[in-house]
Amino acid sequence: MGDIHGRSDLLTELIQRIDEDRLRRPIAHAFEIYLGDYIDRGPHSSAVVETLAWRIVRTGAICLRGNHEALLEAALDDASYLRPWLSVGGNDTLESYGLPGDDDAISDVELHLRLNIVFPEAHRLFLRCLRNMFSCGDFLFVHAGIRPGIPPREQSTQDLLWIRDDFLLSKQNHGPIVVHGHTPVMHPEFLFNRINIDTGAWFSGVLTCIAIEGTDVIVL
Ligand SMILES: [Mn+2]
Repeated sequence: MGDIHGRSDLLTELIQRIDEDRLRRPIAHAFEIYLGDYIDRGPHSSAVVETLAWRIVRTGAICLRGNHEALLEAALDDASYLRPWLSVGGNDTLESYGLPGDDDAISDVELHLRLNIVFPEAHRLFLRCLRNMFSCGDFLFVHAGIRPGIPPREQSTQDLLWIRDDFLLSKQNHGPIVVHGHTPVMHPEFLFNRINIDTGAWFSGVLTCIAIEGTDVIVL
């Protein structure tokens, strides 16, 4: 599944479609993989984290880390990382946890303290479950992409979570087909070396999920 960005409404609908698809086409084991950027920008980040945390428990879902989760982790850890996060949609996430998203009267230190007080333990556990990549068969799943020419194991976290043009414009065969999000496109992109399923849910209202079985790829 592509970037959710606080759209709990779309996530709930799509999870229902996943469950229906798994009933319709039963197989012994399916990996359910989320590509990161669960929070920020959209209105219901807290609810999205809650839903995905339960999904890990119930279906063994694999949740990758997006750059927005990395920013939140840094902000939870250190007050000086609060502002960079708030400026890219973190304010919407704060509001979803019941904190003021844009109140200049509150100092960063105070806001950091209050965030750490309201942020649920189960959501901290969720953040600790995130991985930077997941590899399965002929496919490699990451949030943003990979640095071309470097083996998956040697990729930097910075590239996996943030890379754009150096990856997106690459005509190289990466070995595995890289399934990613991070850079919104109007329609899912199916290229020979990568698949982009970030359809900008938070502003387009379209959240994309694909099902891969053998060499078949379908949009759910
Ligand atoms: Mn991203």
